[in-house]
This record gives sequence, C-alpha cells and structure tokens, in this order.
Amino acid sequence: MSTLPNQSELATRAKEALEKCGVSSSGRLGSHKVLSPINGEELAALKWSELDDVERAVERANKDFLVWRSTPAPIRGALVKHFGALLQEHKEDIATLISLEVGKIKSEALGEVQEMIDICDFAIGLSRQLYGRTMPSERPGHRMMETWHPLGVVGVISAFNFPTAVWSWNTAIALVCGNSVIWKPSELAPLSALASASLLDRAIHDLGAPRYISQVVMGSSEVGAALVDHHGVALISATGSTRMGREIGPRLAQRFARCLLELGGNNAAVVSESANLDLAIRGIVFAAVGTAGQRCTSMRRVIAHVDIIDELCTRLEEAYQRLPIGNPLDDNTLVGPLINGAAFALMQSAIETAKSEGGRVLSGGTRRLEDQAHSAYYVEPAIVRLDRQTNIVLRESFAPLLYVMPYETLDEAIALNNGVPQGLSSCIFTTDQSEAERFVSEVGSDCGIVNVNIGTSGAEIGGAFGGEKETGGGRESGSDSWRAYMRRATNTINFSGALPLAQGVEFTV
Ligand code: UN1
Repeated sequence: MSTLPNQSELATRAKEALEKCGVSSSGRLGSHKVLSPINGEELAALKWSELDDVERAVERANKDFLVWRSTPAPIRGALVKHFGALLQEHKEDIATLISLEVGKIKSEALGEVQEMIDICDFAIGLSRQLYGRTMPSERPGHRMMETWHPLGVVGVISAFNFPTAVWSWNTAIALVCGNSVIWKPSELAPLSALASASLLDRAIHDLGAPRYISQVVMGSSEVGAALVDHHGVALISATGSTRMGREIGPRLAQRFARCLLELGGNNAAVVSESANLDLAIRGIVFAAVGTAGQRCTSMRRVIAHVDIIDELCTRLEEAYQRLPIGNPLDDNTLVGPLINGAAFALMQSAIETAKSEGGRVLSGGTRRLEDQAHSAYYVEPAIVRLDRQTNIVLRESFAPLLYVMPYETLDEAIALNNGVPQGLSSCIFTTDQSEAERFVSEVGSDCGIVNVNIGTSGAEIGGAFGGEKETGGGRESGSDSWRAYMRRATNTINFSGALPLAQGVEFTV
C-alpha cells in the first residue's frame, strides 16, 4: 500500500518553513489552492494578485528604481551578499518548500538553493566588474568609451520546475546592475517563491535599500500578461514553453521592450562507439530522470552509434529497474512525482504516438499502482527505442521519457542532434578527441549548451544559460549575461578645443 504522507503533515511542514522565512500565514491567504504533487492534496490557499496590484507594483518599482540606479554598484552588491547569507541560513526551509510544491527530491531541492547562493556570489563579484570598453577615436583629442546603465523595471516570469533558482539568476544580476524586479512565479509553485522573496525583503530592510526594488505578484497568466504589456516594465525575462514565448515575444516587440526568453528544450546525447559507457549511462540517467524529467535541460533523446546501441539500451534498462521512485522527502528516493495529472496525460499520449510511429517501449511509462488512490502521479521513467527521428521526437515532452535512436557517422549524429526545432542543451560521450572537438565546433551542435562527457542538465551558474531556435535565444546567469539587464551608451568626449568631424567631413559655416 501507499505510504505517502497525509495532507496535514505536508501542510504543517509548509507552514513551518514559510514562517521560518518570515512569511506570515495570514498575509497572503486566499482561495487559490496550492497542491503538493507528493500526495495531490492542498498545501495552502493563497490570494492571487489583481490587475491593480500589478499596476501599483510597477509604479512603486519605477519610483524606487530612481534611487537604486544611483546607489553605487558595489553597495548594491552588498545587498545581494546579505541575501545570499540569508539563503544559506534558510537553505533547508526553501528546499523543503521546493520539494513540497514541485516534488523535487531533497538533494535536487538543496541543489536548487545552492544555485541561488552561487549566483549571489557571482553577482557580488560582478558588482565591481560592470566594465565598459574604451576604444581609440579617429579624431585627435577625443576619447571613446562605453558606459552601462540599468534598464529600469525587470519583470521575471518563472516556471514551476525551477521555482526559485531561475528568479535568483535574474534578480541577483538585475539588482547589482541597478534595476528593480517584479516577479511573477509559477502559479504551481508560489510558496518557495514567497519564502525566497521574503528573505530578500529582509535583506533590503536590514541594509536600508529601497523597499520596492523587489516585489512579487502572483496568479495566472493574466497577471503575467499585465506585466508583459506594461510600458513601465523595461525587460521581461520569461521561462516556460515555446507556446508562451510565441505569445509574449511579439507583444514585447510591439512596444520595443527587451525580452529574454528561456523556452523549451529537446536535449540530446550523442553516444559514440568510443564512449566510456559507465560514464555515459550515469550521465544519461541523471539527465533523463532527474527532477522526473521536468528540467528544461532534461535529456529527451539519445543518439547512439549502431555498434553500441544494443548494449547501451540493455544497460540503461537495467539502471532504470533500480531507480527508487516515490516520496521525494524520503532520503533514498531518486525519482519523485510528476507535477500533475496533465503532465502524466501528456507523457502517456507521447508514448502512444511514439508507438504508432514504430517506437518500442523498452521500459517504464506506467503509473505506479499503489499511489493511484491519490491525485499524485508517480511514473516509471520510460525508454522508447526508435529507428529514426519521428514526428513525436521533435516535440518536447516534459516528463521522464527518453527516445533512443541509432546513427552510423558523426555527421549523421550531428544532423539528428540539430534536426529539432529547439536548441537548448546537447552533449557527446566520446573518448575520441576529434569527435569531441567537432561536436563543439561551428559544424557541431547548434545548441546554447554543448557538453563533452557530461549530460545535458545540471549546468553551473558561471556560464551563460540559454539556447537557440525555439528555445528563444536568451542568456541568463553567468558569463556576460548581465548585459541583458543594462543599456549601453557610447560616449565620445572631445577635449581638443576644436571640432573635427568624423569620416573627414567638412562642414564649416
Ligand atoms: C531549467 O530547467 O529551467 O542546468 C533550469 C540545469 C539547472 C537549471 C535548469 N542548473 O539543469
């Protein structure tokens, strides 16, 4: 029989964790139920924001921006430093909320909070490195340089699968760059959002920073749409489906607002005949079934050399048999539940379509019987073997569903890797250096993330995160992603006392 925890046990844990992070149980209460995928039952009921609340938030954010933009960047960094320390102190609380509302196993939930702490560290250093270039002027007695300035209000729309980390990537960087931030978290995961934002509020209070440089608005897509269409929001950074990106991209373009999109992925591993299969199996399993296949970086496809595909499939099946599936709060669980019944239905329909296209289910795909008394969806991760890349493989299915298909030459493998509409993450398992180099070169993978002997998921914050094609083209997190949160001014300064014109133009009156 099922041993899933009951409703009051989980609701109590959520309440305790929220309170420890300073979220009072009365402040945000309302009628919108937040369910736990662990048992399908209610964790809390919250009040969603009204459109007026969005209006007010944008107004306040713009007002406080005027103060924040003139606060020296290293002082802005000090705020993020304090926030990072509070995250460290409340790491367990935030991780518990993430597990409760999205079903992540403990280790991955803690990893998500670690990712937040890491980006704070990165942003602190960055607060002293918002460099502009200087370049030689063609005119004597002139200097040319670039200066970088904050944009204004940044709207962050985040998805359920990384309910807090993706906000922190945006927020830590946007704040040191001098912007204010309004966050619309996923309606499926508002509790960890409230707790994280409350810690940032505490840091803002402790350091005497302007109160409204960080705000949260909650609710369904109308609340997000109000942010997207608001002329007082300079940049929207949105994570979600390609469908969502198609809707908001043109609306932002219409009002010439900035847009940073992190949309669907359809990530593949190429496994060469030279690959270290022990390593490949571990990399594939973590990427395919970690977070129950619900990362945008989750591995959806394996493109395996014909000489090793049979062995690889057998060993993957064996590894899948050993996966502990169940309550994510249990220490030894590796695969928690899907977010909800709709996710399960999509997985089922993808498997059915794959079968109709010639796919053979090697393992998994079914819902665990013992938990069917609950509205909780624990599935056995599935492997489907195909002879070619059929139509269903071109679509992202947000579930632990892995398609395996063969290749003969590396060119063919690269063409398969690139032959989908999305372009987020990719990897090759090989011990042949020239294969590795080709895969990462301009004739290799067309994705934003291209790894060698590492799976597709689990990127570090230090690199720029994002992808090409239908993934939306945005980059957030590390490297020089900060530039997306600032505007560039080119300055030419004349100290010559004369007024020579560029390009030798003569214009004397
Ligand atoms: C996401 O799934 O939206 O690379 C983000 C990873 C994580 C971030 C995933 N660091 O898998």
